[in-house]
Amino acid sequence: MSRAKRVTGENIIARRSFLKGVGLSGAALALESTSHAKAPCSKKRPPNFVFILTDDQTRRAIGYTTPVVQTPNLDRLARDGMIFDNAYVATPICAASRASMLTGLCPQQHESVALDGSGFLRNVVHAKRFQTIAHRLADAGYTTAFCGKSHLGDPKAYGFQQGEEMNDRTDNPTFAFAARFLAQQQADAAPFLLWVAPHQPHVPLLPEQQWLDLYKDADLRVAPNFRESPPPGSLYNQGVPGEMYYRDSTFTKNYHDLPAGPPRNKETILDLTRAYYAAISRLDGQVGELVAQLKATGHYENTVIIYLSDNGYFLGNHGLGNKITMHEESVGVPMFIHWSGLAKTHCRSAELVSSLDLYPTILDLAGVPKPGYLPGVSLARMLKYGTKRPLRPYVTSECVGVGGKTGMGHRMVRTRRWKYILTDTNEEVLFDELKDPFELDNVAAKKENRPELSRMRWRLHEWMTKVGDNRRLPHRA
Ligand SMILES: [Ca+2]
Repeated sequence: MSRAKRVTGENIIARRSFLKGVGLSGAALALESTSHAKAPCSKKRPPNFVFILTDDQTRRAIGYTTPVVQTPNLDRLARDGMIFDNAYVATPICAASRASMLTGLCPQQHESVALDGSGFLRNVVHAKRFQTIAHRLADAGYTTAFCGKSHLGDPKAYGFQQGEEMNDRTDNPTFAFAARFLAQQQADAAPFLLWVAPHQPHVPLLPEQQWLDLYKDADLRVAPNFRESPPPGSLYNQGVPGEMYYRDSTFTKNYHDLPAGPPRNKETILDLTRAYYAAISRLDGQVGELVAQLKATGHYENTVIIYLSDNGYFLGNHGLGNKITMHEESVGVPMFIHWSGLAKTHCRSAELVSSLDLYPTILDLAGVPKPGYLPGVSLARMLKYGTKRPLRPYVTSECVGVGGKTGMGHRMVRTRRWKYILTDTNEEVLFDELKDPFELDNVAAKKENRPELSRMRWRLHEWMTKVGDNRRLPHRA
């Protein structure tokens, strides 16, 4: 492998002013909540990492946020760790989101946007312009293994030493591989990175009856932004690719043969939600077994467990299914980190966190130098010392190449209070998230919001410049 070629590609990005990062300066944002303080942990041996990446699990679909969802194992793990309530994915679509976590780069930087993994294969696998987190940890002496959904081809081609893509939607082979791998790792041998990527709760939702029975008498309700059909307008445009996968009214067997998409009434969405939560409860049991295996093999104390999803999911919110747009249900995911070295546990952070932050965080915790071009912000100081310094003034997401019938997808900037969206047809949307958490009222045209609209436009422009996004902005046309 040519180190020189890798550096060439990385330097291209460095020239795009990445050294500043997206969020190294910012407004005063507070890390809140109650917590249990602990003494900083110092361990000579670098920690292991178990990275659990679920598929299409929206932020609310976990018990510690929505008590009706039965995830006792995940809740315990999360509460014994640090929960990130405002975690956003770099892009709400499978392949591109996974490529971003693996490379630490925005989709338009690694050039794998939407469901097309070819940019990742071109730049990471073939040209070797960028290193994945597996490359970097392997170079530092880690043992690296992958099991589950890749969406980017053979994981051995992008840095993992062991494992393979597994397409069994029960995820049983994935967790069986993880168990075997953990049993093979000696406590005094090299530290490891184990990437576990279940297919659940992606449709089709096929939990066994025992999991469905958990929700037989559950008080499930649709969200306040539930609609039977999406309103007209570019904000809700998921594009032809999105609509092709708009199949969640057919969540049971033979879903390919049944009609999908709106209108879907409340009963249909609640049936879907019941099966979706049941699939997550099933997954929770598998994660619980994985944690038990970590304990049984003696790795639990020195393993950083990172849990999140590749994107969120609509459960009839705004009349939508699938993901792809910039609404909270689509770009927001559950995320937590568990580790014995955490300065604080039993705490929930409201910091704006990006899936791009995990790459630099892992390198910092492993004691491996970070490349200067990464757009993400390391969470390591917050995790190790409980630092309350604000992470960033805003977080971004994008879904270009899939959202637009007439344009090029959606982009967003999110601060603690505001969200600005530029849609596929260059429609501007401004949501006041404090007053309107279900994103029902676009206040971009209100006179009193002009200063905030201007600031958000500037932030989007700043981010687009950094990632090399050349789309013409409406207010600059
Ligand atoms: Ca996904």
